[in-house]
Amino acid sequence: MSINKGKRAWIGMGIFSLLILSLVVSCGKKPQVQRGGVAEAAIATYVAPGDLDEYYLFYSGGHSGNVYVGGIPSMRHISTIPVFTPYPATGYGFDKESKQMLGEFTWGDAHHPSISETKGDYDGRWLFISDNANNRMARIDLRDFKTKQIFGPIPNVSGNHCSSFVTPNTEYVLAGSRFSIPLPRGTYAPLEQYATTYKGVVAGIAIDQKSGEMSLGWEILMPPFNYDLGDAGKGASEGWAFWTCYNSERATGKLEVTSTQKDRDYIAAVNWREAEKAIKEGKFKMIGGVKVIDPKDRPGVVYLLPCSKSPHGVDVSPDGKYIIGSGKLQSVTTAFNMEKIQTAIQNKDFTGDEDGIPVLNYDNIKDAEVNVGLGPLHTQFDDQGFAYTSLFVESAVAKWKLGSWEVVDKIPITYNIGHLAAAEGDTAHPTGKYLVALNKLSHGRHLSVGPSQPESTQLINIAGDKMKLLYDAFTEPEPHYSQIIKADKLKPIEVYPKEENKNPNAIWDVKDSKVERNASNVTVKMVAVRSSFEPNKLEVNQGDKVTIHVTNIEQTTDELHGVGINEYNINVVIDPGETKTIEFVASKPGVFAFYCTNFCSALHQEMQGYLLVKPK
Ligand code: RUQ
Ligand code: CUA
Repeated sequence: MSINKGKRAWIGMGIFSLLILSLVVSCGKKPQVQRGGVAEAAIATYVAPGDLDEYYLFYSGGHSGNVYVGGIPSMRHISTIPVFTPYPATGYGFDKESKQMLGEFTWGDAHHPSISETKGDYDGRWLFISDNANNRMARIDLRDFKTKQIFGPIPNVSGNHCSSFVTPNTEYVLAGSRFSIPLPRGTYAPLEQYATTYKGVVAGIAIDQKSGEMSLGWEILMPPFNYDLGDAGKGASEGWAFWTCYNSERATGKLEVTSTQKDRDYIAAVNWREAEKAIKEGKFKMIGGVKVIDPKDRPGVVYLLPCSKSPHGVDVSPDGKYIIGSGKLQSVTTAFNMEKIQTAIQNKDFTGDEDGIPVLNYDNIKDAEVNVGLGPLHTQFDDQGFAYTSLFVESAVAKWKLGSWEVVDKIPITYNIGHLAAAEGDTAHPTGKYLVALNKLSHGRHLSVGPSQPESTQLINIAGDKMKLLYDAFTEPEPHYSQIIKADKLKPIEVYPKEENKNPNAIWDVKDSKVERNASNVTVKMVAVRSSFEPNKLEVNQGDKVTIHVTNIEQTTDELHGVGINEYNINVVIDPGETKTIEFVASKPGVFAFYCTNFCSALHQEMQGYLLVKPK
């Protein structure tokens, strides 16, 4: 769900929560690996010492602002990629470049990771991740697993939750407003004017195919609904993008009541090639300094598909024929048929409009309402034509067949599953085999660690007819979504090759290390190499602006060095072959040690120096 802490979400969900509570309390069952299946499950998840996992699991860390990397089937946590939050363990947010990237914010709410695609399949180049809190989007380069760009705050977008799903050739990553506001951002209007003055926005962030650089593609002005999740069309629906929205009541206040009055909300279907055309035709207005298409002025860009009320996930089947959307208070999920959607658009089979956006006739665009069970949220796919829907209220996953629409299996989950991820499950060619359930509550499945409990994930084998629970794992808060990619699709580097380091301040020989003064500016070029810094004595005057360019000249795997400066709140980590810049004002007089923070050799402790700050 879109709420930060599972436990709080639970309390906040009113009637919905009572229903859940009664279910959990009354059944009290703890799904276990089936008796007799323990040895089988152990073998299926055991990755022997020295062996490697078959898949990477990338999961978002919610309001921790990080992305976590795990392995499947072991479910071991392998690494943390800081994105929206400083992370001293890798020096992120302490050097000049990453500080600039983080800007004024020290946290983000990382929701949906999205691996770049070529022809609808993960290509392993980049991973995009949305920030629900500060309206941003980040790009991680999967060559070195580092955050390379934070784009935003995206103009006009407010609460970038329904993001960052990529189009099949990574032309765009989707963005949008969960919380409608008066536009442009910064405009004041009383809440009483919500239904008329507040606006939502959905957007495509354009991706440069070579560099991955993000820039604004197009924005579309939308009614003041809450845009919740999205997915890009592919195959039969290529060129389209879909977003669910709740609160078509345009209500404010206690939304759990006020926004659930009508039977239906919507899935917004955007024809993004038409959006591109509209921009080219000049059919936009400038809002917040960017080009925004108003559907009233430019028909053919966006349509609304009625969906059971308060939908959450929208998921496109691997062939792109079906758009799966669920009202999260219902027991069915709807499979919309893309062909029927196109026909309805051609025939103008509309039942009305919302601010000039045509509403399609529900009965004529769906193929089925699938009886999946209570509280359907998200759907994933395998390689055998099956879909897997997470059931929050029922705490289960339903497996059902695309086309025949029958539910063929169900597995209980502990507890209250949110997202789920299948191996390569968002692509044109899912690989089946594994499904990971991302649960909102861990509920007594781990050694007690006090009230602030870990989140839980469960690995499920989906290779056979029956889904089988394999493994419980616990994670940092708070995974929202994850993607699973074949390990051999990624070829990360282990050191930055010296030839690639184009930093003008890099030096590769201790002979070139120096300290230069220009009035009150002190610039240091420093080398870090086992097991010393050169120079290791920095004499400055109180009030000097100090800039240290430090190059780790190692070309050996895993030989990282750090520069931590006592009481100056600085810790920068430099990977082999990397140059980083530390900037600070020597405001405190006295003698301060600096030292290597990353264990690097037998004489790591000796890797130290002094910053001597002469008082004014
Ligand atoms: S949400 S439990 Cu932030 Cu993706 Cu669905
Ligand atoms: Cu360099 Cu420890």
